[in-house]
Amino acid sequence: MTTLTSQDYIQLEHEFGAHNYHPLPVVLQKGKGVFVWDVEGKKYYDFLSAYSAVNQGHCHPKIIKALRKQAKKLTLTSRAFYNDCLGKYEKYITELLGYDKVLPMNSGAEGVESALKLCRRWAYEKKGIPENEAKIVVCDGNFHGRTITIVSMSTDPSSFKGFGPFTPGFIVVPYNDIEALKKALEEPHVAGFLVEPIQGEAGVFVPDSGYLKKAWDLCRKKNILFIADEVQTGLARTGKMLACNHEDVRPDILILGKALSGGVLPVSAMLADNDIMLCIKPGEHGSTFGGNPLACKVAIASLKVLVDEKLAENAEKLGAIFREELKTYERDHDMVELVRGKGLLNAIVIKPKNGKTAWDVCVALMNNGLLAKPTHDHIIRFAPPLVITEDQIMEAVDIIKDTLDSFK
Ligand code: IF1
Repeated sequence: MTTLTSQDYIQLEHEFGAHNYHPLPVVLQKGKGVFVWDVEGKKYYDFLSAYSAVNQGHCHPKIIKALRKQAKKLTLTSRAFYNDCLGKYEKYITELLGYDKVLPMNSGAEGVESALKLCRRWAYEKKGIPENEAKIVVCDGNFHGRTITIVSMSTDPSSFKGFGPFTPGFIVVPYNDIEALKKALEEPHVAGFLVEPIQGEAGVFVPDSGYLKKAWDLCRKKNILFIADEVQTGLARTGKMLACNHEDVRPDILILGKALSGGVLPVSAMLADNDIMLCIKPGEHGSTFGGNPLACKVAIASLKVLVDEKLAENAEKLGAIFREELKTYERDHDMVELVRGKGLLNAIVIKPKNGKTAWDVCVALMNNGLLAKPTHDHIIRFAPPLVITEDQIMEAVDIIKDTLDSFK
């Protein structure tokens, strides 16, 4: 058998796969902790972490152990029957995060869809909004996934254009604008406010401190559900278990995904208290794979790793160092406009120079052994696994600085 090269694998995907992505030209074969290796054996720092799904590091031994152990016993029962993993997982995650109930799903988008359905149902059952009239307020620049309803809320043409007709019932307000939110919440039949505590796809846009708290207060005053999409920001990434914890905000509905499985399986969840969650009755929502035994065991192990290894604290500490190191480049480098972020969710905003863009910087980073991905042409996201050590983050900072210097 002949061994395939990176080019061969890229060609295979090009020929037989849909063209719905534009990856960096690197073909990965192996991952461990903060590192990944390509098919030629070259080693890289992974500063994307599969969009924050691999917070616990690649192939974390405790998560893989849980996966293997359960995989030999029972993987899927559907929810037509009980299984001996789901209840234990539900108890663990609700106690850990402080909610009465959890509803398990698979992808982040399904978690968001579930939250939208629950919010609407609550509006009709508990708030007395007339049937089919509920409105949900969302933010300009949001990213919540790829389903028809979710792209109906999107303000990014590359997400929604050409996919209509769209789901009605959303009001869009500017992000980080409390006055605009206040006005929107005055409109008739508003049931919920859906928000990312930090906007990821928009370019790691961190709102002003106090914004989330004020938004949460407004929602509580008006009996409107505050729905936090923490699919990307949650689970230790920003230096707290939830990004909402930075402002002591407790969402009425919390959506998690990605790192809930440490990147091992698609596992998502929606959490809420009884008066909200129990508005959905048997037979009214679900998923074949949601809450499967394998996912439950993997999710418990993934959450335990976050807690046991104090990954939120590590993200807080090393994130501050990372930003401090790179902030000097705002002044010293004509391509670096801005460095921003929270914990280990960071980005640099690139000013294109001589036709060189964020993409070119990412290709150069790749050649120098560090993987990161541009968003919106001019922003590079830096989100390493949270198991990274101080020595490793300093080595990565050196790679980033040397790479940027090569564009001077
Ligand atoms: C892709 C971005 C990240 C999310 C939030 C729900 C979902 C996501 C806040 C849906 C997904 C992803 C999906 C990924 C790219 C990515 C992304 F650049 F688009 F914005 F992470 F930064 N809520 N985010 O960020 O979760 O259904 O995908 O499990 O390739 O589209 P999903």
